[in-house]
Amino acid sequence: MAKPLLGTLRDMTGGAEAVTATREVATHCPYCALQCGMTLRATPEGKTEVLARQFPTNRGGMCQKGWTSAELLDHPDRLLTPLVREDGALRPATWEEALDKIAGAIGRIQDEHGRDAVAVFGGGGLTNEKAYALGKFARVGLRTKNIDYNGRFCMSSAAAAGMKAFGVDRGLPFPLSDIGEADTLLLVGANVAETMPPFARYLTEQKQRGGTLIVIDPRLTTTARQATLHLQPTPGTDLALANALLHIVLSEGWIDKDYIAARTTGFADVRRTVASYWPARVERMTGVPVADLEAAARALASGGKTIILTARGAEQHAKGVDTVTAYINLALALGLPGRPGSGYGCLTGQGNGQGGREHGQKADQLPGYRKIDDPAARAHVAAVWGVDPDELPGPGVSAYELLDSLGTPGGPKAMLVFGSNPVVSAPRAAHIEERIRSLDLLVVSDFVLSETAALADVVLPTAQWAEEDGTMTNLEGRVLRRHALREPPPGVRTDLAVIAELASRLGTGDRFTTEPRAVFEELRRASAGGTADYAGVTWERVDAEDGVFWPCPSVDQPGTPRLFVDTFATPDGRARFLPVEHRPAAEEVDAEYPLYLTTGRVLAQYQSGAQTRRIGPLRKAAPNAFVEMHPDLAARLGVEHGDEVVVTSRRGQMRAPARLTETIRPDTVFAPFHWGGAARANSLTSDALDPTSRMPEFKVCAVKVELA
Ligand SMILES: Nc1nc2c(c(=O)[nH]1)N[C@H]1C(S)=C(S)[C@@H](COP(=O)(O)OP(=O)(O)OC[C@H]3O[C@@H](n4cnc5c(=O)[nH]c(N)nc54)[C@H](O)[C@@H]3O)O[C@H]1N2
Ligand SMILES: Nc1nc2c(c(=O)[nH]1)N[C@H]1C(S)=C(S)[C@@H](COP(=O)(O)OP(=O)(O)OC[C@H]3O[C@@H](n4cnc5c(=O)[nH]c(N)nc54)[C@H](O)[C@@H]3O)O[C@H]1N2
Ligand code: SF4
Ligand SMILES: [Mo]
Repeated sequence: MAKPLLGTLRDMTGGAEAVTATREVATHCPYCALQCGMTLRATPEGKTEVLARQFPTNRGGMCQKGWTSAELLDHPDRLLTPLVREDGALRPATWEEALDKIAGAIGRIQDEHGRDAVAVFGGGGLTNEKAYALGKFARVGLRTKNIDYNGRFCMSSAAAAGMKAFGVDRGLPFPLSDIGEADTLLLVGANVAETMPPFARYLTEQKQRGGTLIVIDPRLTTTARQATLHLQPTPGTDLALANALLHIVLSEGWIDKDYIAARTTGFADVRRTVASYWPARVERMTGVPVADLEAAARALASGGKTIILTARGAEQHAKGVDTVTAYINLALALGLPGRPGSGYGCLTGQGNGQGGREHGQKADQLPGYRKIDDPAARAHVAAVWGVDPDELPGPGVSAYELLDSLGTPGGPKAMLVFGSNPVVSAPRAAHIEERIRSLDLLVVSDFVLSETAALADVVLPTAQWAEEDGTMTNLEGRVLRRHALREPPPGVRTDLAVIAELASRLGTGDRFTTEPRAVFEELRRASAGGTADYAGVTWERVDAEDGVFWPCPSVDQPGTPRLFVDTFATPDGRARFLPVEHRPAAEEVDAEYPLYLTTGRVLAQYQSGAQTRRIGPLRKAAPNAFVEMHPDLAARLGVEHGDEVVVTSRRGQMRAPARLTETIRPDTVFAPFHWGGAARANSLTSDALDPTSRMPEFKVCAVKVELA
């Protein structure tokens, strides 16, 4: 369906008085992976207004973060000039000075310590064009293997599990609209009512059609309140729970034998493994009553359209990949993936969390979701980049391992950060902050002085979403267009311009462009033939067709809203069952640290809070961190609602007011991770990593709580 407004900078008064005219563009929210459609309008008074827009995903809805997003554009905290550190303090500098300083330091550090001594840390909020350019810059401009990004902290466990089972990782292998039509919907560790509010429309629709909603969460969240059935396990026990559900499905004879025979391999091993997860045993492991396990299994096996979705609650564990695999096993045994209206999916989180993991800012990856250690992939991408495949570095290490190695003997001495605030968001953050402080050179590109930027040697002020063109790929794998409403303020440059300027100082300027469309055209070629194939996606098509789903190998191909209908992306076309065993969390509670801590989000703040903590209405809605606990626990601790408490783990402390609520398990406390300083939840969290995805265990560690 063509949209006349899309893609045009519309002058509503006819062009003559362009300065005083109202202009608007159709674009998408800068924050989460739902990428709600919004109209941005510049008024003659110089204000920027946000209007919700009808788009197939948000259907005219938006959340408070989206509504207020434009407040950061002309915010007093906005960085409008580069900053360089002198005598310990940051001072304004010209672009020439800042870029020369960076290039000079990179040259010296690489001469002395080798190419890998410079690291790059990217983000899942960057457009496809920027993520692609950043990965290329690391491999071609810096020739370092050390690049990774915050997506490791996000959906990497589901991505790895999806790759193993289906041969491809696309968060949702079907459009969002399927969710509203599901007869049974299972949400595992997903609080969509707060993390993707317009998503609630699909839950309402599903309910109105008489569907069953099952939510698995240690807290009775706003989402769980809407559920037909809420299972409230101890954090970190989802794997056992999934195996129990499959155990019941098997013993009741509810499996889809024809599907298993025709479309999968490996079922026998899984059948053997789940045999020992009988419900009474799993009730003891998880705290979920047998009757609830049975009711959930029955609903899932009811034979209608059934969808299983996981998010960070199930995934951010040192066994996140195996946990997701357990839910995929359940989905396969029920014959869901590829069946119309049914399936398994992961709810990707960041604005471009999906695209951000496809174009090469991940340590082991090249564009098109190619593997960097695959000779054919290297040859293809090297040809697009005009370099010798042997010149491309090999795989680097994952985000946490990279941060943990900064400044250590043999580790990177410099790091360039684009689109992340790890001082607040990385696990075991006090330690990571210390590693970051030990660098010889820290460069941060941001539009505000985030906690990480505040430690930098050079800060580069970058353009915001309303000031740049490009594409984002939402949680459905739908490529969307970001449209610029206005120019960046004077003194501010785009990330693409920074990358190109640095490359030119390092001698490879001819390989980089500041033009997002040109970058996208190159990305199309680099991704062609890869798993995430964008060859047939053009900016024009994206506008005209309400986005294009990858893979889309050619311009005359419609894109692929639904995957797995006939085949899986594995070599034999079959999905793989993989047996997985439950194991305890990396850190279990004991006499000294008797409580589980789990962490997550609140509606009005986004991620490390660098953006949303600066926006008045959001600050009002969610002014500070808190420690959520059950009144019974609070009584034992002598804590009352609003009292300051100190939470201590083996790694550090956090201080915030207690929030008493009966909606959480009495053995568990919850803290949001959106704040830094004394209220930083990540001072507590564990750096235990999943062996495959290298995802940190953000969702469970052992703590004690005391009155401050
Ligand atoms: N308001 C807001 N929205 C956001 C974001 C934001 O920062 N703020 N960030 C975006 C991003 S990047 C992401 S990744 C998504 C994340 O979206 P979600 O995954 O929905 O968010 P979380 O709050 O991290 O975790 C979801 C739930 O997991 C539960 N949980 C904790 N431990 C466990 C466990 O062991 N098992 C189970 N089953 N559940 C557990 C928590 O109680 C929490 O309610 O949100 C996106 N949207
Ligand atoms: N305890 C705990 N910790 C967690 C989680 C959890 O559930 N619990 N969740 C994890 C997850 S899922 C995620 S995704 C991470 C996210 O955590 P971070 O990676 O810290 O994410 P943001 O806060 O979005 O940081 C983005 C930064 O980049 C800036 N920025 C935004 N867009 C751009 C851009 O286009 N260019 C540039 N140069 N800068 C930009 C913003 O102003 C901000 O300072 O946190 C992880 N940390
Ligand atoms: S749900 Fe996500 S994309 Fe939509 S307005 Fe809120 S933050 Fe933006
Ligand atoms: Mo995320």
